[in-house]
Amino acid sequence: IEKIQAQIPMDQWPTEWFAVTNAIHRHGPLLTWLDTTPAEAVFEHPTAHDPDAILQAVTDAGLRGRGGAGFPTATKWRFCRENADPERFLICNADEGEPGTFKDRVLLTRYPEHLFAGMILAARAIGADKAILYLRYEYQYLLPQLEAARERIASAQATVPQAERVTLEIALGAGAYVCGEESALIESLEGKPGRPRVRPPYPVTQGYLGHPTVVNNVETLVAVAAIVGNGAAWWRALGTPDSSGPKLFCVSGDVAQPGLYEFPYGVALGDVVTAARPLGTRYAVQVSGPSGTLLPATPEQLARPLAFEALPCNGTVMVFDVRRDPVAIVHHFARFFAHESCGFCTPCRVGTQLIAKTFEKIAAGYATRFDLERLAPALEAMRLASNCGFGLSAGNPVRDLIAHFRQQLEAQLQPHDFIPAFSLDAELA
Ligand code: L3W
Repeated sequence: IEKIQAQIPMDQWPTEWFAVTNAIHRHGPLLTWLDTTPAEAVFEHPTAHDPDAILQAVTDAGLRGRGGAGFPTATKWRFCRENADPERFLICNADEGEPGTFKDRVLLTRYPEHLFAGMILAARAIGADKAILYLRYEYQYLLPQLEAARERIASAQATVPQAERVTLEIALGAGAYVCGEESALIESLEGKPGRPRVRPPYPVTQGYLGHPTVVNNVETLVAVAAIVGNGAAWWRALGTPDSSGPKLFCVSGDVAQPGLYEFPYGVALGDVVTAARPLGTRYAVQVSGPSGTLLPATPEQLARPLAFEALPCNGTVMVFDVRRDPVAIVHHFARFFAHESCGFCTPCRVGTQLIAKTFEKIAAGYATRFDLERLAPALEAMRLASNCGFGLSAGNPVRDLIAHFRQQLEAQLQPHDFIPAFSLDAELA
């Protein structure tokens, strides 16, 4: 793909191509450590052989989950290992499906051994004998190299006592975005349709095959290896008090340098965008992908720090320039959510369809304010009553469009006097 891209000037690339790159444009302490330290070196560290010490290091580092929600990793681990059931599992969520998100793909491609080392450390910390990498179906082309890395790291364990060994497995998803939700992932791993479970119980209590299970994102587990390798203080010194450590950002869209960037948490959104050299006049920025926040690229918004306590970001930053119509962008996201909803709960099943149909109507030039007003209760029902994060966040792009790009949206609606022709009152009269 990169060979084809090299033959075509970047300003002629279709937007989808921008995310198709594994280029790393900004190294920081994490990527530098990954580049310079063999994964096996982590096992030479005394911490790596003491579950309590691994847990303590991750606690002291203040590591928070890198998949988006930012739950404290050590707290999740503690819940799991305190469970009386001795059969526990560690799952690495490599079902990276959020549009515009490719940081885990870069890690899986370039640093798979560090990931497997992190999985072993996490499994040891929670007292699990088995760690499973759940790989996004579309990443199956990575399987041969992942398999080779898995074997190399598995053999590095040959010297440790049997009790410390962790069996590593790789499982392949089947192409559903919702399987990135941890309980749907577990269902899928059990061979069932990928439908999110009702939580609680959380997987740490009742997860894979009914046993306590920790599900962590790829970047989180790579971070675990780095923390054990470098010490908690090294991690803590970076980022903000509530969002410690370095963070990987994948920047795509209308930028001259799409790819991966490492910054400490707390970096201003504008600094991440500028680093990727925006093309044309930047206009809107999608933070955390479609489930996140669509923001206008104003100085106030660009000054906001990316951190869990400020503007939360799972690492995805999509930049749009003035040629992009924000209504068309949200229409595109609406189609995506309507297609990917698992259909289990009504607010999400109905809400995502209603949003997609409304945007079809807007695109066809038949929509009025009434159509938008009709969406309001559906958006509210989705936000309040959906079963999982998918439905809870699928209405975000519409909310943000109305909040920040109202003028562009209203310009595409029919005027008010278009309504009476279709209203019930007019029909009865
Ligand atoms: C035990 C409790 N565990 C929470 C655990 C829970 C899970 C983690 C986060 O993801 C994010 C959203 C989007 N006892 C617990 C507990 N946990 N309370 O903490 O849980 P939660 O419910 O806060 O979030 P979530 O539903 O797991 C929502 C993001 O996911 N998203 C898409 C992400 C896409 C990618 C990708 O493609 N790589 O990451 C869509 O919604 O940002 O923040 O482990 O068990 N009392």
